[in-house]
Amino acid sequence: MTICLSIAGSDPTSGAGIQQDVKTMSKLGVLCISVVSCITYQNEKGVFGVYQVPFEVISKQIQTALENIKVKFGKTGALGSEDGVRAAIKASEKYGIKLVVDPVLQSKNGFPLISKSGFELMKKKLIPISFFLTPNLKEAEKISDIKIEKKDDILKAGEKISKISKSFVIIKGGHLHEIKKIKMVEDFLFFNGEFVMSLKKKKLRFHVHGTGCIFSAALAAFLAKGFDPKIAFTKASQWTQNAIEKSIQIKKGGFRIFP
Ligand code: PXL
Repeated sequence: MTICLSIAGSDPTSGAGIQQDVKTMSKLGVLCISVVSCITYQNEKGVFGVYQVPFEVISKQIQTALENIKVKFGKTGALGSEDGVRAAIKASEKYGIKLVVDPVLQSKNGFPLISKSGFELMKKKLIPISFFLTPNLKEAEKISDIKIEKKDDILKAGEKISKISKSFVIIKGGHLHEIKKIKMVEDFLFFNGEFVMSLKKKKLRFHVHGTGCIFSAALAAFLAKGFDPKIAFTKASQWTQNAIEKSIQIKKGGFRIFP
């Protein structure tokens, strides 16, 4: 069986976080080794607190779970602080795991899911060793220091970030435009400082909690299954679109998750 690692935060709603990583990978026939980096408490109104799992405890989870098995690919989600970032760097270096880094910064209600120093360390040490980086527009702005207002800014930001990471960068959900009155969004792929391709998708009306986690988990799973980066990008993008279409509202007020 194909095995993939996830180092991510716990989201008890199971819409995002490590619970969603396990579900997504499992649906794709991949076993997810799930290492918890931080624990959140949250509901449909947002995240209200984060408990950081200490570096030693994250590292021990990884070390113990990876004894006697070979894992080639993994992903990171909400890392919480420097402790989570350091543990992810160690996992990648010690075991040669290629990481899809989802640079989760904050929840939808603005609660930080990584500390300032954690974010600085991520930029300095984790992004340069990542295999894929999957920022949304806000995260791409923060990482690149480029204000994103139009398509050209996305291209500049993607080129700049992928030059630093010397690897693949996907900027998700960028460049809103209309084709025959249908609202479209575009996901952009870059490699080594250059734009590679983009995928246009219909913008669906509702917001679904955890789509970033679904995307990065699916991408890591497709890579682990042996698809090359461009195909894995296309499949993960389609998978996420399908997940949004199949999402359900679990509470009043429009809180939707992919179950
Ligand atoms: O969707 C980003 C995200 C990732 N991980 C955890 C989260 C969230 C958003 O709330 O709670 C644990």
